[in-house]
Amino acid sequence: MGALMGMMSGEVGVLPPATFIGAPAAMPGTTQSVIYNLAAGSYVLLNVAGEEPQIATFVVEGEAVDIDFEPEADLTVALVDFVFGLPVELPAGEQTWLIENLGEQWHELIVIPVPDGTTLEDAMSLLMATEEEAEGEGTMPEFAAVWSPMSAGERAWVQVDLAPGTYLVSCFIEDVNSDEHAIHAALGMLQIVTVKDTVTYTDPNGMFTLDYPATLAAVRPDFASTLGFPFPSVALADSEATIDLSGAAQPVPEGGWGIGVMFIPAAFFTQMGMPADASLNDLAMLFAPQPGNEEGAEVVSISEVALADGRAAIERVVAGATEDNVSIFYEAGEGVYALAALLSSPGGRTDAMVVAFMLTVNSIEFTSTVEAIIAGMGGE
Ligand SMILES: [Cu+2]
Repeated sequence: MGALMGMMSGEVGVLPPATFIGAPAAMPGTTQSVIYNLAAGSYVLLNVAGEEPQIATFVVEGEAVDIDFEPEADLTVALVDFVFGLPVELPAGEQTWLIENLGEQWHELIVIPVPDGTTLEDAMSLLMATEEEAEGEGTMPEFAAVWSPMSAGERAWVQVDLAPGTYLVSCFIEDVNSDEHAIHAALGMLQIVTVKDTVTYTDPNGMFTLDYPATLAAVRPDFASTLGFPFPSVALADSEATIDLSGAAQPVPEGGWGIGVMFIPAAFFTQMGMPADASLNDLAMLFAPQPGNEEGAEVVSISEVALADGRAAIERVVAGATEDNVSIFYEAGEGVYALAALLSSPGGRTDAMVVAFMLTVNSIEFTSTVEAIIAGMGGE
């Protein structure tokens, strides 16, 4: 980036006043896509990553039209003087980021992989070392993603695909108001970001936590209440539609899937007529589909399995006309049972979904008490 900035500042005298709209870097052998809403005018494409700069120009003509369309962004990343508006935890995998410069100066977004556990202080000394090294040998650190300088007020959408790990996000542009040529990173545009395969969900009432696949986008707290169960719960799915349709016993869209988790006090089972010494299997059967049910669901198999910590659980596989399910039922705490279910479109369940579901099940921590559940029910 030092080379890019040197070139740009060196050319300022001969270029007419220019606006930088930013661009993603494409690493060797990779493709990058980006979406701009370009105003009419002349544009210069500039690549300074190689030995010789590559330059191309193009012109955008015509009248600007109001379009009622914006690409859907998974994340908005704000560039501000001098901080990044960016979460400290991000999901792994392909995402669309809307990058917006809300500041008054140019900004860039450089994402560099760093070892797990790296702190901001470590990052600072790493950058110093890299800068010295770069001056000596002309080497550049390995980048995961780069967004080149963007002028104030500009915005664009870009595809980002980060692997799980720890990253340093920084901006190396010089502060235009600084006599000491301070770089934005030193003024606050330096952040450690952790990219994870899973996202931690914390129940708003503090009853439980779990880690769910980062690819599941929709989160519905207290989902069980919509089904008539006043128990602590959450639903997580690829889309809001999957949650809505599953809840309404309507066909789940092809490829749609999700995970639901609910905590049930032991008293519920006795109230439903189950004997106090009923087996785990007997209790699990209370939630098995009844013959002739509205979703056309049939029990395919029932087996006793062990969770990662050795706890016994009942696994039930159910196939239906509106959705398929795999459910896991076990004792999550003193007098509290957990029912976790993987739902998918009929026939749409994949091994990857089952693996992700079991990771979620094994991450469930019930952090409350049966008394607190019952007190919460009384308050409704
Ligand atoms: Cu900056």
